Amino acid sequence: MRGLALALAAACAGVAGAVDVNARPATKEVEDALRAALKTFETTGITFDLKTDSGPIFRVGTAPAFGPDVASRSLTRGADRIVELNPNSLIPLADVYRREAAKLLGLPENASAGDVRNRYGGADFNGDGKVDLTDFAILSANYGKSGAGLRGDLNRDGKVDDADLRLFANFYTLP
Ligand SMILES: [Ca+2]
Ligand SMILES: [Ca+2]
Repeated sequence: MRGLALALAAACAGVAGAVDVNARPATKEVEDALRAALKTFETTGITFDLKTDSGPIFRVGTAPAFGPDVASRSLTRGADRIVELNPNSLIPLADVYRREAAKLLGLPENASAGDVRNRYGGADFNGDGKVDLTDFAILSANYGKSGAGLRGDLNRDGKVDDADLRLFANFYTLP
């Protein structure tokens, strides 16, 4: 346990984990706005990396196509899903991007940092809503083991090892 704790301390100085998000912005402007919106959901240890070669197409629509109270709409063209934003939305466009970014992430629009960690962190092994020494003890207990569904296997590669320890360190602050 002491060796692991030292490893955890070393890992806490490591880099954060990035989560890939797939969407295809139609223009550079849309891409920048979407990246900015995704960034608002980032929290310690979790960043969102926009991958633009798959996923729904994002574009700003033309004003006459929208009612004034519609902020965005979703269309289907063949196999493609298109998210079209109303350029004259009553809601600020940045907020519309944020709403759509939340949908991409599977989060509520008003997601807190804790919501993001719970959804993307996976480090709360005992599900008590916080990542603390109890969770570290669970990881430690399974350290070195392999098998399916092991608590502590954060990167889900079927074993609990240093890679998981480094991920855990992203969600855990040493007391
Ligand atoms: Ca916990
Ligand atoms: Ca693992």
